Amino acid sequence: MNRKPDNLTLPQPLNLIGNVWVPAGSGRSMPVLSPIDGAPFTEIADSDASDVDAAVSAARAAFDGGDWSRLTATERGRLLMTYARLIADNIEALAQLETRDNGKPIKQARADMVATARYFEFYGGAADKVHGEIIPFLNGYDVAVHREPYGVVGAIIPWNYPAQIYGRVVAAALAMGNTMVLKPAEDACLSVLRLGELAVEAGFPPGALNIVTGRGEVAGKALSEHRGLDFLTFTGSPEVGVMIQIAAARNFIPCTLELGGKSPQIVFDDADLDAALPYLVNAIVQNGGQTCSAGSRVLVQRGILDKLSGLLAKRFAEIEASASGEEALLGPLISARQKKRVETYISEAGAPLIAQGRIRADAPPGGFYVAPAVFGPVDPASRLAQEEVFGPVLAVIPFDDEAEAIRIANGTEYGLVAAVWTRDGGRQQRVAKAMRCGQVYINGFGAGGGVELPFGGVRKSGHGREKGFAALYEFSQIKTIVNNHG
Ligand code: TXE
Repeated sequence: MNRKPDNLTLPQPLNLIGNVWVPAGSGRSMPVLSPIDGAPFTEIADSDASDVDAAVSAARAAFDGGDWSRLTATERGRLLMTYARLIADNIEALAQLETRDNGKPIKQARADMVATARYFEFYGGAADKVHGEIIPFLNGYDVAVHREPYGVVGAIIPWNYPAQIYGRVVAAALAMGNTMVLKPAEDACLSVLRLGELAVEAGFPPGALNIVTGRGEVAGKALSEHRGLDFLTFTGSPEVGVMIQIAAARNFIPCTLELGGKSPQIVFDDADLDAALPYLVNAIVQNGGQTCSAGSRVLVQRGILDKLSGLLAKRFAEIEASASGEEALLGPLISARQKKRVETYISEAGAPLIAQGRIRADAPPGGFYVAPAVFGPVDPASRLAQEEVFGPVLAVIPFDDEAEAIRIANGTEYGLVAAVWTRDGGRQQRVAKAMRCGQVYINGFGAGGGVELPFGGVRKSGHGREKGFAALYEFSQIKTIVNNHG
């Protein structure tokens, strides 16, 4: 890996439209703050509906007869692979940029960039391996089911993993032959702009990928409501997810939503606690708890409640929030708004505090730091056990038996990820099958990004599946061609 120090050249406040970098039509730009010290350090384009319109036109032209539409699946795959290599060559520079913009610890940012490159590698290899099927039908007929791209995909993504979620969405949608207009989050999108520069360098034809930055309620809203889209994909809050789904319905187009969760890790009294502990802690401390699949609830069988609470207390008490250097485990949160929100959950937890870490004395005073906290026993009906905090705050909830564990685990409006920790093989399988969510881990959690593993939620966590081949199916539609040659 290239680790040479980077002088952090910053992307210009421009949009990528038809492979040309252009300012917002209005000429407006908006400031970008670093969560590390809360100070503005650069600007991005503050786009509006006219910029979105230009981007959708470019994507449409690329899809309807443009150079992109003429590429074979193999050629698309090769292009994605070339892009993957370019990203891999730029991991350090991208990671430094992500850390400054998002505040996440540099080690986390590097891991994100490895995953981002991996998305393009995986989908580059997969692009020409999506096959249709032949259906036996009447004599004299051949029936072929084809998988075709939708056309122009509108994508709105959040700030918690800007590069990774960009990779997750863009790699799969392009692999299937769609074109895209992507609106990253105004809170953190510099890595996405740099990735856009690398896409041009990789040789994507004009219009295949367009990036428009700006405010959610202006540029995001304009994109979600644009009549020129064929598909919408959104990762963000449930509140905006509802608006996205309504906009898609008004346009009669499908959408996928990934809206976060309240993911449980269920620890039975026969579990290997030494193996579980790092996962229980990391699942809520990683990325400051600002992870859709954060393990924000630990359900503990009552016989080991004191023991596990003690282990968690020891670990949490040691964790320091700090500026995002080499040794940092927990960086600042994304914004003053998120810091306030998380601090409110902590001050209004309504449950005993098991332990709380610290903010390191040398953390810059203007930064958005929060000391991590673990509470328990937490009432499963309380806000702390029901609502997504999106910060390093863990709720420990006791249970007596398997049935109660399943009831509590499934007892929120969300359903994204779950984990079960037990040595009992039958129980592993029963509990995994009983979870109402899209992904379940047995004696583990998270599995290193899992680019290959289908991922997505139910109910308030959203719908549709990303990652793995499932995403290729999501970004394609079926056409049945019935040939009467009899
Ligand atoms: O999300 P928003 P916010 C959850 C998490 C967090 C909360 C609020 O609980 O605390 O949401 O975060 C764009 N039309 N998640 O307010 O607003 C916006 O510009 C179209 C979970 O930052 O949903 C950004 O690009 N687009 C989540 C994106 O939506 C709009 C990750 C997400 O921002 C829009 C982030 C509008 N009217 C937050 N308003 C996850 N699933 O991982 C905003 N946007």
